[in-house]
Amino acid sequence: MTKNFKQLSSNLTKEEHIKKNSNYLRGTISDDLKNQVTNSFSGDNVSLIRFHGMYQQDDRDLRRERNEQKLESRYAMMLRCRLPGGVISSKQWIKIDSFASTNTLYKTIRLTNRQTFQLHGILKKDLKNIHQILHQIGLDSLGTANDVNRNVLCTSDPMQSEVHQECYEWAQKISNFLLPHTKAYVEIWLDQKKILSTDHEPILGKTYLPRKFKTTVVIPPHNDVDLYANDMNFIAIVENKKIIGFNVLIGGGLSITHGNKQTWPFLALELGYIGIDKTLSVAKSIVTTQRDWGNRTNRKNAKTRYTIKNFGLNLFKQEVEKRANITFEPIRPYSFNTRGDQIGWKKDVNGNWSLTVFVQNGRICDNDNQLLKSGLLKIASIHKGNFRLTSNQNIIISEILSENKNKIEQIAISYGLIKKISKLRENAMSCVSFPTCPLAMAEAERMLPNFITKVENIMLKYGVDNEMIILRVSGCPNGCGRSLLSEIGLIGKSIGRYNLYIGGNKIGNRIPKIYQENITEKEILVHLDFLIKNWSIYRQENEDFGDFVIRKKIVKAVINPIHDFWN
Ligand code: SRM
Ligand code: SF4
Repeated sequence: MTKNFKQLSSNLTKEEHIKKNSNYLRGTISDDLKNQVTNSFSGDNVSLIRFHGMYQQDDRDLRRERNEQKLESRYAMMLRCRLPGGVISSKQWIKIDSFASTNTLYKTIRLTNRQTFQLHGILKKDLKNIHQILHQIGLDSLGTANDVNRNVLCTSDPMQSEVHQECYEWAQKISNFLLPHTKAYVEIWLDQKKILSTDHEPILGKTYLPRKFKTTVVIPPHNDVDLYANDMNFIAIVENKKIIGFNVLIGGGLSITHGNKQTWPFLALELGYIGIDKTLSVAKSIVTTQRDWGNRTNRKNAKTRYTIKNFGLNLFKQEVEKRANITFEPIRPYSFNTRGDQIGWKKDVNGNWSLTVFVQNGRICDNDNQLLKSGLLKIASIHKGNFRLTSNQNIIISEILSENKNKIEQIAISYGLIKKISKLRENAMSCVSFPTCPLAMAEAERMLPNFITKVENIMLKYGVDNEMIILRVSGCPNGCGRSLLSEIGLIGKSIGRYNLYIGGNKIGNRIPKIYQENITEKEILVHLDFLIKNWSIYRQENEDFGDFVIRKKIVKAVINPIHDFWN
């Protein structure tokens, strides 16, 4: 049933007013920057700085103590860089590493599962500095947060074939094409003078999008980007080693709110096939349809999947066709058979080498087991090629010339970057959660490494330690760790307690189902012991854990929660 479009324009959310009154995202950010009495931003600026790629956070480990001492919370910003397709040069890496080491509270770099990096703990006084450094090295953080098109993902390993290179270039083109046009970013952070009456947002509009919007460009059969979780996806159709067009899928998203049945995870749906020359106009038409039709009265129902539910897929498709002046062709055949990253060495089409380094939860730091940050810095100092950040929080050292392979391998070994780890650990992922995430309900990044060790022990006990299970943890139901596309997914409920989901699949097109609610880590391990034991005994040949629990009806598969709506 189609809802009246006009109804959605009434009772706008607070965020809509903030955007409207922001003077194209300027707010009073510049004034706040001058006030060095506090480390925080004030009022609407807390939301507006997100459009510039920063989040105001405070260290939650210190919150209570500082409150008791009547001190201001330990405010600092997290900055998320824009890096479509995840490519960063050695030169850029060295600068970022240097800033992280000298100007952040945590001295780490955090790779995200959207092929970019975050710097946590930047004090307000250092913000202009990092933006200017980014600018000097050809990077920015524009549009990496809030209601815009976010960092565009593309299948990693672009040097593996010519098609990967093309795919990467499309990720860049789409990212640039959909960027905010406001000059607020360069005025505030790069001190460029305000040019009067040049502000205009031809695609995003004055109030930008109703909600965040996520895009991928992907080459089957590898679904390393987890495309089904994204709002807009371009699946490459290749002929004679060239991309000739894309299958377009829309409406994916994973976040839910505990106890709110009006929120649900959803897998992206097929719209149709387009020739390659139509890519940007179709991207624009999808984004502007979501801009105009998306719900601006309730942020929990504002993403594309809810717009599709409100209007129906057919009407959405017709509108996109009208705006782009095209007719979608039937979807061309495609399939996926893998996810994740292949850790280790690989040769590319040009005869060069790449080394994919496993990074636990994307955290680049030095510790007792591994000098990951120092090792990567050392490699960057001699490596002439690029680094590529993956959608699974790992890093690829790419385009290594044959004559440099040994040298880089020696560094990687001596700094502990090459290690033998289980497939379970290699494919596990968690979101950031405590101490920086303000929305965290339970630990994720800090609990995962030891938790994996315990699950490894269970798998060893039942003789399935060489098998791979995709296990992911998110500290709250926003689901940043993409737990709702895993075979075993934990979603934080409160400190030390999680909902346990099981039944996703390897290629990432099945949403797992809740198995146990609000249980402790100890209880989770008891359940996993039981389930893994049964899987090890009763599985069919090569049957994956997720497929087993569905076949045995331990949980019922969820295809798409609103599937019945249309059928
Ligand atoms: Fe996320 C909010 C971290 C990928 C769904 N996410 C946040 C914030 C910014 C918390 C906040 O709003 O204050 C987290 C910052 C924590 C910190 O201290 O760094 C945060 N999200 C992350 C990252 C770093 C997780 C990671 O460990 O890699 C990922 C950054 C990606 C990037 O580079 O842009 C990240 N977030 C995701 C994903 C997965 C994905 O995109 O593939 C999702 C689920 C997919 C989806 O969008 O449905 C996701 N994050 C959310 C949501 C729920 C959005 C919604 O639709 O309701 C929020 C909360 C919000 O936006 O209100 C959120
Ligand atoms: Fe924070 Fe929740 Fe996202 Fe984890 S899932 S990073 S706890 S918002």
